[in-house]
Amino acid sequence: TSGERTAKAERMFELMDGFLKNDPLSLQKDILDHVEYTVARSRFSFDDFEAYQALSHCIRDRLIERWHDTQLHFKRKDPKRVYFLSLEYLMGRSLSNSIINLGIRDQCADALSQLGFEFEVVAEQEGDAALGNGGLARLSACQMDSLATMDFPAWGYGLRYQYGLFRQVILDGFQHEQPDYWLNFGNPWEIERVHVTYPVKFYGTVEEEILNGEKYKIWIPGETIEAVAYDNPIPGYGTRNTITLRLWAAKPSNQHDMEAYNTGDYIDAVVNRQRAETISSILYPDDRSHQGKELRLKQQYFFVSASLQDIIRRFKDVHKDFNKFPDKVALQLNDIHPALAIPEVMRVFVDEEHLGWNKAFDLTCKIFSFTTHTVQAEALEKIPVDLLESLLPRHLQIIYDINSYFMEELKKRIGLDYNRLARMSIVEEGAVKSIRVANLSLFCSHTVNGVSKLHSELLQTRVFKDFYELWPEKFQYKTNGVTQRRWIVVSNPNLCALISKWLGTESWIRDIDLLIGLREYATDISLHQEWQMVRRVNKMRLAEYIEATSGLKVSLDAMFDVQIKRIHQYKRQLLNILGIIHRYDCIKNMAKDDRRKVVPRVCIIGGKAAPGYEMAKKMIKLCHAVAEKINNDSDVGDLLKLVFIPDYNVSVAELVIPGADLSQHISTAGHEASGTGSMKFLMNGCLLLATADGSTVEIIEEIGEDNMFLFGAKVHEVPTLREKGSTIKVPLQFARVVRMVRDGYFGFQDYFKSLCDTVEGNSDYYLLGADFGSYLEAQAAADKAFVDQEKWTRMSILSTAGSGRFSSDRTIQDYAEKTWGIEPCRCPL
Ligand code: CBF
Repeated sequence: TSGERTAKAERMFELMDGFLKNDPLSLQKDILDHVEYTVARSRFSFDDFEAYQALSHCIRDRLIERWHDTQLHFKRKDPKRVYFLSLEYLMGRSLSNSIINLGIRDQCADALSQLGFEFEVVAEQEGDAALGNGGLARLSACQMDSLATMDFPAWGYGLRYQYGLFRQVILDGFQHEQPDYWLNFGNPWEIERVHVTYPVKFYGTVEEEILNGEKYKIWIPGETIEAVAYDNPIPGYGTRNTITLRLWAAKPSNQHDMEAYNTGDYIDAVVNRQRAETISSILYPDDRSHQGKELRLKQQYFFVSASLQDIIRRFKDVHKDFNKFPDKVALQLNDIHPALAIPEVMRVFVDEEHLGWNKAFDLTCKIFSFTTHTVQAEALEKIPVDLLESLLPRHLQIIYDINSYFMEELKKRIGLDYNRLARMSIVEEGAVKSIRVANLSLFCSHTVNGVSKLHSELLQTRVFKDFYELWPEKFQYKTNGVTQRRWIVVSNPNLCALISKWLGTESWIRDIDLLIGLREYATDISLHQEWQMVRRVNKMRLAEYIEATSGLKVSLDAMFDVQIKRIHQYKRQLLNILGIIHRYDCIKNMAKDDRRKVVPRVCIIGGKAAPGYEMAKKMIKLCHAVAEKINNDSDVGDLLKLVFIPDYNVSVAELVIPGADLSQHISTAGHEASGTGSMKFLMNGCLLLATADGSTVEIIEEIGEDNMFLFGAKVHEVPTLREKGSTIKVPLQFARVVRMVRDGYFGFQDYFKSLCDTVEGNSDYYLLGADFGSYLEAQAAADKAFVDQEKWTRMSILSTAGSGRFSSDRTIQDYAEKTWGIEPCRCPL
């Protein structure tokens, strides 16, 4: 793209050069130095992977330079900072992204090519950092990119899991999980800070001490584990600002070892060392429910405690007066997973800083904001009181204190409405007495955010209705967004160059609103030709990948119809598969001549099922069983193919999304909080086939209903349909395709029985039957539009043009202004 880069942009990146230079020759020298001294291979003989390692270290050096400058600048200016607490980050690969953000893609490619390497091949060597499950985790990664690019003084905090999200291996069509020991080949993107460590306490007892005549609580821990910081510099695009994602790893505390050594128990000391490390060893692979697991709770507290010690230490380095804390610190809870930060802050303020309960609580309520990412009740974690009492005894006391205060406040507002008091209480009575983490977060945060307009409405009218009625002013929403740097510039370089060419500027990479300028050319025939060419090349890339992973050859003339996301009943991959069976059935029953009218399709499905989620695993198997039948049927040929892409992750998404013609976002209305996959497809000019759920509602507002294929029950219709249950008239085609599965047409009759049961009669909770008719209509509309390539291309251009509102830059700007109260703090060039 540099050929088309404007002189202004070129100058901006030049100015950003630091001590290390970024011309190809300097880069080449640095690469060779790293080959020799870091990778310890001969500079005369090294392979692609070693080239990747050396180049990564070369880029890391440049990141470190900027990162130091940024941190120094923040320190000097002492702005209010936002601290983003999240248990999950799905960073994917870092090399290309960093190089793009540093503005040195072409220089690196030149440097490598003169050494006999190809940039793309070298970049492919990198594995994914998969420290998260799905949407929430990738959102955190996109938001970090935007925070850095927009110069906000921000820190991300999380856990450095040794095992990321499991690798999905498919054997005979069944999902198997394999551990993802992602650190096996080293991780050049992190810097271990052996001196940044904090003790994190667990278990033990709470005692009282008297200090200057005042009584204080003191927590005597039963176990102490050390948190060690690993810093991951996150570079912004077109700025020198490089912020920190600090991930904590658990290490045994020395003190513990010493005691064991003193008693001569060397073996136990070593075993304890390993036990301590388990806290940060594994990411929970379920993106919904984690109720009552001790290790999960330990992870939550571990990262929260270490982060808060770090944050308070940074504050105290400069300030003495805690009244200033809310002016300098915004704490963002990414979902309720980090909610133990609330009692932890209270504990530090009351027990350690001796601020007094009222002052402490007042400050606490001023610093926390919380975003919920779900509408599913099962994802609202509850902590059994017994568990909390044993693991964090002081925190339980604090939560009880907060709840008493809360109940008193409530009574002033609603009187003695005991049902409502019980519903809203932070403590849930019952067979298993538990702490409702969401209620704690709601009460103690100044702002509660939803992740789309519809989600926010559902929070207000259903999930958190009681709270909304009393504190409507707390409720906001910030529709999710994704970063165009990763999802266009890195993953679709040809489209990126094309957009810049037609807009006459690269500025849209930082200022996404400019994308709207493409609307002007939506009917321009030369743009159409170039647009189609770019899309075809991307399809070619995807077709090669499909052939390499599944051995299946697919036609580039077919419509590439994609559904990639976690496998869930509410996301309705089953609806998609049943639709594919219907398509297959139609082709089979058609006269040969009529088959010529069929629009060829390559249906692509990918996603992981949580290891214990039986129905999701059955859907994966069904997809394979149906694929086996269709792909080997000579009556069908290229008219229909079905592919399951294994081990879906961020880098696979980067390849699949640019090559998709159509993408499906077909959750039952009211179940997807936002959805961010749709935004990535939209940016890449892919057309959407979707229900009016989550952020799709806003996508419709932006690009218009005519520019996509909409179907299905609306959110307000869902409850009535559910009530109707088995009396709903489902189309005959639906009954037929379900019967085909039931009758063993695709084999595994017994195995699929329970899956079929979930979509029949009163059991069809996700309304597949009710939506099937309109789903088929939307599919037919997509076929019709695809035949008219001019129309399709126009719709595709308009999709990209209308995607600006769904950039994470917009989301972050909203958070900064309306929730965190922070301002940019740009490091001088
Ligand atoms: O807000 C980001 C995403 O989070 C989820 O993935 C989640 O894990 N709770 C939701 O399911 C998505 O709707 C949402 O876009």
